[in-house]
Formats: sequence, structure tokens, C-alpha cells
Amino acid sequence: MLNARGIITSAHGRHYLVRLENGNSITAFPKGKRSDFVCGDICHLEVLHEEGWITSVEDRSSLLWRSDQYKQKMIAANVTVAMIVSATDLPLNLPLINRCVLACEHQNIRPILILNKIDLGGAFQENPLEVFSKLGYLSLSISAKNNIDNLRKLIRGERVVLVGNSGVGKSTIINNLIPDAKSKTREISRVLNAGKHTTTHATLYEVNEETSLIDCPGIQAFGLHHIRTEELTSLFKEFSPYLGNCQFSDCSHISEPGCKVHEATSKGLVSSFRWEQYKQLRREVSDTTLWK
Ligand SMILES: Nc1nc2c(ncn2[C@@H]2O[C@H](COP(=O)(O)OP(=O)(O)OP(=O)(O)O)[C@@H](O)[C@H]2O)c(=O)[nH]1
Ligand SMILES: [Mg+2]
Ligand SMILES: [Zn+2]
Repeated sequence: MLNARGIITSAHGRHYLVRLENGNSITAFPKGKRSDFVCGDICHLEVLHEEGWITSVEDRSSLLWRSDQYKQKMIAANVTVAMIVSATDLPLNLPLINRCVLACEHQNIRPILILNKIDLGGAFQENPLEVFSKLGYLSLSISAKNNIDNLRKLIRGERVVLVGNSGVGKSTIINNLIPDAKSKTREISRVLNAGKHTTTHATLYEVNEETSLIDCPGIQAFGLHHIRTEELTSLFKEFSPYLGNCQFSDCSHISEPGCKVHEATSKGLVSSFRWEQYKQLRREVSDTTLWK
């Protein structure tokens, strides 16, 4: 029995794939009952005959996760950047993108917004992600099938997770950045006649020692039930100049008189989209949850 340290590169139920520090990848299982490990976790294991038993996981520097009223779903651990991907040939889901951005803010993960498949045209009068770029979030239009050297520079030294709807091109982006990754894309799954989601579980691919990318299955919903009501306002960074100045010190910034956030929205200083999203989320997160 050997003691080793490694990074979880994929997780299916209680089966994990772990890349050890010596470069070998092995299958591992949780040693105890605990199995709440996720792609990107740094773990310690006992290794015997090419199999491992995970004994512990190091503290996470970040955890991207989502949650509804009933359950939590971890997406990736220890990431520094999240690429939130949309595509010109699919409906743009601004509320979903917004929720991803807030989940990133909650964990100090830097969000980068990507609009993929610009080669397909998509006659946009203006940048459809403008509401986010105006807030200072980096937003880029790309074609994953063509040159994406601008992304290559951005990911250097980062651990990046790619999230977004199914079919937006997350795996295609990864294959372009890491040709060895050979992550399955829709062309392949069509041949295999697989279901709607091509990527079925998160997988971490290494560009080099300090740079890696995590491919994820497509998401349709991004619940934020794990965020506490008091935390929510701080995740809307453009609210900060107005907080603390409302007429009521316990203002919830929904409908109280003398609310400075509301006033800023009326003046166009805060976008009405973001304020509406705030109100919607405020209602959602204050619902009692079963697992909190
Ligand atoms: N024209 C064009 N097609 C693209 C581009 N990027 C991806 N595609 C195509 O879009 C389809 C979906 O791409 P995937 O990479 O499988 O999408 P995904 O986001 O990984 O999807 P899931 O794994 O289901 O979440 C494939 O047929 C890709 O070839 C692009 O820049 N331009
Ligand atoms: Mg995929
Ligand atoms: Zn207020």
C-alpha cells in the first residue's frame, strides 16, 4: 500500500479517475462513506495494484455548484476561471448566464462570457452579452471551429471550467485548445446515436502542469438555493455604491420606499434586467430549503 496525492479528473458515481503526481492515472473509490468529491478536487489516496482509495480531500479554493430546493450539484472544484458559453445558433438564455455569473462571484471565480459559432452569422445588431460586458465582465465572440488563439492566452496558468447549454460547443472549444483531449462532440454522438447531451460527465484535461480545462455536460437550469439572502446583494457588484443608503436599514431592495437600488434602476444606472433577476432570485433563495 502506497500513499499518494492526485487530482480528480472525472467522477461517475463512486468511481473516480485520479491523476497522480507521478503522472499515472488510476481508478479510485472513496475509502469511507463520504463520496462528495468532484472533478478538480485534490485528494489523498492509498494505492494498491493500480487502484486507489480516497482517504481525504484538500480544502477547496473554490467550488462551482448549483442547487434547487431539494439537492445540490457540484460542478467543479479549485477552478479560477469559468467560461460561460453560448452560441449564435441557439436561443440566448440571459437569466441562465446571469446565474452562472453570480455563482462565480460567490466563489471568487472569474467569469468569461463566450459567444461561439460566429461563423454561422447570427445577425446581431449589438453585442447580445452587452449587459455583462458593461458590468466589466470579459465577453468574447469566437468560432471554436476556427482560430481561437485569443482564448489560449486567456487560459494560461488557469484552471478553467466550461459551462453552458448543451450544443453550444464546449467540447469543441476544448478539442481546439487541447487536440489530445478528443472530447466527444455532437458529430460523434450522432454517429453513436446517443442522447441529447453529448458530454455526460465532467472531465478535466491538462494543457500543461499549471493549465487545465474541465468539460461539463450541458445545463438547462442553474439554481442558486445555496446562496443566502444576505449574500445575494453583494453578488450584484453594481449595487455596491447604493447599499447602506436606503431609507430603511434592512431594505430588501424589492419594493420599499426610499430604496437607492430601485432609484438607480429608474435612472438607468443599474440595468432593469439585473434588478428583475435580483428580485426573482431573492424570492427563490428565501424559500425554505430542505437541505440547508
Ligand atoms: N459552425 C460551427 N459549429 C460549431 C462551432 N463550435 C461547435 N460547433 C458544432 O456544434 C455542435 C455541438 O458542439 P459540442 O462541442 O458537442 O457542444 P457541447 O457544448 O460540448 O454540448 P454537450 O456536450 O451536449 O453539452 C457540434 O456539431 C460542433 O461541431 C463553431 O464555432 N461553428
Ligand atoms: Mg460536450
Ligand atoms: Zn434598498
